[in-house]
Amino acid sequence: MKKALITGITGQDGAYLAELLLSKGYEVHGIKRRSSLINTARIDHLYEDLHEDGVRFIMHYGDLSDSTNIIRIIQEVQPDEIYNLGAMSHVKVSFDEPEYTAQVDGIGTLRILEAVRLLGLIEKTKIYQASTSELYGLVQEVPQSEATPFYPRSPYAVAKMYGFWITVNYREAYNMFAVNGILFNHESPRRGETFVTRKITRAVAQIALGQQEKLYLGNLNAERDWGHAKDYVEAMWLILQQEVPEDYVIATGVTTRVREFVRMAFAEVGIEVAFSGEGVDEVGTIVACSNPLYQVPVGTVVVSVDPRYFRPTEVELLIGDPTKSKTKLGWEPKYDLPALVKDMMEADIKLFTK
Ligand code: NDP
Ligand code: GDR
Repeated sequence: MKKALITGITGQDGAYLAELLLSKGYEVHGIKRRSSLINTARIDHLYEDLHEDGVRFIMHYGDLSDSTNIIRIIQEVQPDEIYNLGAMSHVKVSFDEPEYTAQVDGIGTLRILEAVRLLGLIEKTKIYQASTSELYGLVQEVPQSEATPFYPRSPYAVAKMYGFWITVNYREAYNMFAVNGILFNHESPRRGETFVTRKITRAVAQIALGQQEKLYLGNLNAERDWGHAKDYVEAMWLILQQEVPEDYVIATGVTTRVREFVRMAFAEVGIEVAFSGEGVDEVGTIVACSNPLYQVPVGTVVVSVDPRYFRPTEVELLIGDPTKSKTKLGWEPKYDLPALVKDMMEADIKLFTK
């Protein structure tokens, strides 16, 4: 039985990846942080009673800012595969916590690589590093591929840039199977509530149900290549099953503005929203409503811009070129953007109807 170790198992991707690996027969180990409130909502359904025989889902307390526990856990588990998904993953928050972000997202990656090397596991353990389209930052070319130069635009992206290159360096210096998945934005009903897609679907559900009046957003013009997290964890696994360790872009190849995502989310509940005005004065207004269950009157302003959500330096346009992953990995996403929006809206309507 193969053993996998997942850092960031309590996050969006960690939860989907754990489900995938368990379904493939792996023994799955996860690292979770100690927190004052329980933070395992996304994986509670996977828990197994450790008193039973044949347990395949095991959690360990740890933190990427602490080398000693990383070494101890890797020594104990002796994993065949490590998926390093743990990170301070919020771009805007990284401007407020730049040093911590560097410690966890940058040096945290080094801690994993170095632990595997020091423990003599180079031949045994394959390492997946959660790299990101944020590395492309300021647009150099579109669509962005494995060959596009990086220009990071946030402390998060700069930290992840260290993570990317230290992974490449350990691969080249020590012949390790250490690889980067350069994943473009991927979302799901399990997405953290402060990322823009989930913030939108939660707010639209609550507005439609009469529980919230308005949604405040930042840059409505930003363009993102959004996919579904379920599809993207499949790609992570495929990347580690290859003969040759290589880095891959994972994306849909389609980009959409934040404003359009808002429009699509409202459309899912039969509400048509139109945008007018410019910059901080732009608003989204209800222009039609075909769903008799929802009582929001036509003419109501439901979206406004709040400059507090602007970033000191923004990534305006991301659009990935998934040619390599499609041809070499045979990876093909099952969800397109309308299917993703539908999945997220249905889940949030259900959540708030409760
Ligand atoms: P989430 O924010 O949902 O999850 C992050 C995970 O990392 C959580 O389990 C979190 O724990 C854990 N974590 C945070 N800080 C530490 C730390 N100091 N030590 C150990 N674990 C820590 O992110 P996603 O699941 O969306 O993303 C997974 C990874 O992929 C991240 O590295 C992210 O940067 C990267 N990525 C994500 C993309 C996306 O669109 N989702 C795209 C490209 C890359 P806790 O639950 O306790 O907070
Ligand atoms: P991103 O995701 O920064 O791309 O990083 P996020 O959803 O936070 O922002 C996407 C775009 O939407 C704009 N935006 C807003 N963003 C947030 N969070 N809140 C708002 O109110 C808002 N209004 C507009 C942003 O300015 C931005 O342009 C995500 C994370 O998962 C990273 O960890 C990952 O590496 C990248 O995706 C790929």
